[in-house]
Amino acid sequence: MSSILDGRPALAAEVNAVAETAGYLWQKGWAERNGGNITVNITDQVDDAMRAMPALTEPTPIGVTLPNLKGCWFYCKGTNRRMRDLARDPMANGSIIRITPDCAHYEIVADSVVRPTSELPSHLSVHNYLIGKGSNYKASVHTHPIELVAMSHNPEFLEKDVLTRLLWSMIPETKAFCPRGLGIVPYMLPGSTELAKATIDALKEDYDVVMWEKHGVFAVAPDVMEAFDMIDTLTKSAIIYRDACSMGFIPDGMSDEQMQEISRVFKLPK
Ligand code: 2HA
Ligand code: ZN
Repeated sequence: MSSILDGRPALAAEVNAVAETAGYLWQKGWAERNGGNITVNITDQVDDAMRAMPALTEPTPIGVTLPNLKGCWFYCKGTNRRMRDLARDPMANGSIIRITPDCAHYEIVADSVVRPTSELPSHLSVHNYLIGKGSNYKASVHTHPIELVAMSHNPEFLEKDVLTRLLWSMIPETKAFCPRGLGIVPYMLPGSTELAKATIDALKEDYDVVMWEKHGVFAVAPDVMEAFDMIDTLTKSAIIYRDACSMGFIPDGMSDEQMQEISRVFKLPK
């Protein structure tokens, strides 16, 4: 079967990076059944031939109007599709969509009618926000990392930046590679526009990764691999914390001075 990726190596590379990431999410145990979503803003890769392609579907309401998405195109994981299947065949388990000129609908353009992710309102609202602030971030990843979700069941960890500080203090790399920490979004219905709004409010506090209480995390980054790396790094810290606790002690964590030294040397924002 022919694909929109044929003869478009840059676009194919972006979609293949999503497939590679989807494989990692499955291997990590973070993507049970259809769990998690990935969207990537691929507008930079769009050419005239793509613009001339007919839509495969009628315009479908997004649920919100997103003015900054005028003329934007996205690769989106399909709703009810499995990450482990997407890893093997990204265009059969995801699709390329474009936003209609009213900025309130999308249409599927390629390769086939695979309806996008149930978290589309969150993902597209976040892309709308990122474009509005002139960000170079193109990727958003939502997944269910076991240890981080487990930690979100403890109300103490949901106080602002308690978890950020704890996770940063487990190993120096976490602050260096996830320097904005972990924002917290209280539990809300998956896929709801309220969750989308709360996610943006948390990102506005200058986080790149936010925790959806008792559900998962949502990360934004310049590309999909960097979004994955931040979640992976935070999870590494969560595992170290858990392992110390399971050895029978609460880990000390690095001191404030040691963490400030990391910020100074790595020139970090916080
Ligand atoms: O798409 O993870 O939050 C499956 C989900 C929804
Ligand atoms: Zn989810």
